[in-house]
Amino acid sequence: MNIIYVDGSESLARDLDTGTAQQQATVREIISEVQQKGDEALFRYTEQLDGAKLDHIKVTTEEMQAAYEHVSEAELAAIRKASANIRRFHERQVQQSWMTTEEDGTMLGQKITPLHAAGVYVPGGKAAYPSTIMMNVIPAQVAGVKRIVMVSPPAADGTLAPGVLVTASELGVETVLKAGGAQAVAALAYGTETVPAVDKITGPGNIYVALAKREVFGKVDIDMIAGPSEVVVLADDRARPDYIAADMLSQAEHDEMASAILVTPSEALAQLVSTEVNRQLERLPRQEIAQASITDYGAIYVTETMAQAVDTVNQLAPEHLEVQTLAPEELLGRLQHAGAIFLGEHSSEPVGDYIAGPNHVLPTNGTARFSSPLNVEDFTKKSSVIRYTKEAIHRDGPDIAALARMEGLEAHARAVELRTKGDAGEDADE
Ligand code: HSO
Ligand code: ZN
Repeated sequence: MNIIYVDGSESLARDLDTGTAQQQATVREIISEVQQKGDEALFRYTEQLDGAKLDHIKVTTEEMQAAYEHVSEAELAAIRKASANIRRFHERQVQQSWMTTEEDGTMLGQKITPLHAAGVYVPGGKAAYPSTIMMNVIPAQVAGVKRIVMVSPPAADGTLAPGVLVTASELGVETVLKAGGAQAVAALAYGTETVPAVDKITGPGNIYVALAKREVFGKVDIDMIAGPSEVVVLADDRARPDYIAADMLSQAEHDEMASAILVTPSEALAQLVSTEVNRQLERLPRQEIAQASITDYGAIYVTETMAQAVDTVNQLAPEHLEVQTLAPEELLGRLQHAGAIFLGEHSSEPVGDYIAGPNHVLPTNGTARFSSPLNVEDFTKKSSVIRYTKEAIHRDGPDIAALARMEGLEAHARAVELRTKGDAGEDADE
């Protein structure tokens, strides 16, 4: 692996794929077709782009049930355990509406309301991860979203992966639709005869899905546009090189563009991890993908001190950060930017991908500087609540009128003075 001596310019930022002009034009056309022609356009694009000639879009109860035959007892048990842990963690995120009452009776508050409907996009093929379904659906359910609509592109034979159907069924998602790509995003945003329109669309997808989400943003809300997965391991000379290498490869196997980086003040550890990564790579089924990721986006940064290593990590602002040092919790206060922080040698990153409970939809590409993991609040919105009394409007009336007239907004001032002076103050400035 590439061993680099830090010079203070380390960055994970990669150019976001904004698609070619051709891809953007295709996405716009698909959206407009779905908006105008509804289901007919969905059937047409599914045949044209996924090769599936469907006679129905909504997955039936029978199809859901049949999927259980292809999922083992152990897999089902794992789905159930993971769901319970994820639900328990997200339940702690629930915020309450609040209201304060002043002495004069004025009431001010914040009312939290779940979004009415959310759409979850699940990619097709090998990336149809049951874990990602849980991570998107459960926070929406905990928030109180009544209608959750899942969409996923069918295989050419018109089916969805059993793992996807069983996970949806276990979570109680009633509406699962066979639709993918930009056409599914358009259907969720605008609604069709079969697809109910939603208020927010979340979930990962390919470039067409990402472009379509950007395009419908404003009509509906969207989650972040996720980049390739990243892990940064911060370690001292007491860490185990085999653990570190294994965890780096667990992210590298996601994608050729995934990034796995070790930051350490120990030159000896750097050498050992480098050797270990190559040794473990030899035996990986997804060796080609992981190798490409390690070669192009993997690195080992050697710093002079641990303080410098911490600075480097903060500059990288990684999606996942593992701290494998003797006393990891001592560093926690100094770690400012990371989507998820894994403390200690037993907190391997896949623990968080699947079962610990926190969300695995995390900010990538340095955006952990300003954004957070997907969470319950993402599926709610807030309304401010204001109740003024007669006493309060008399107290604040003159200030409101002064501010309004400063802005040249006479009707604002008069609305208040009607209450404090008993007339709409037409002669106020005479
Ligand atoms: N590490 C990925 C999530 C994932 N891993 C899904 C396995 N399945 C991004 O956080
Ligand atoms: Zn992963």
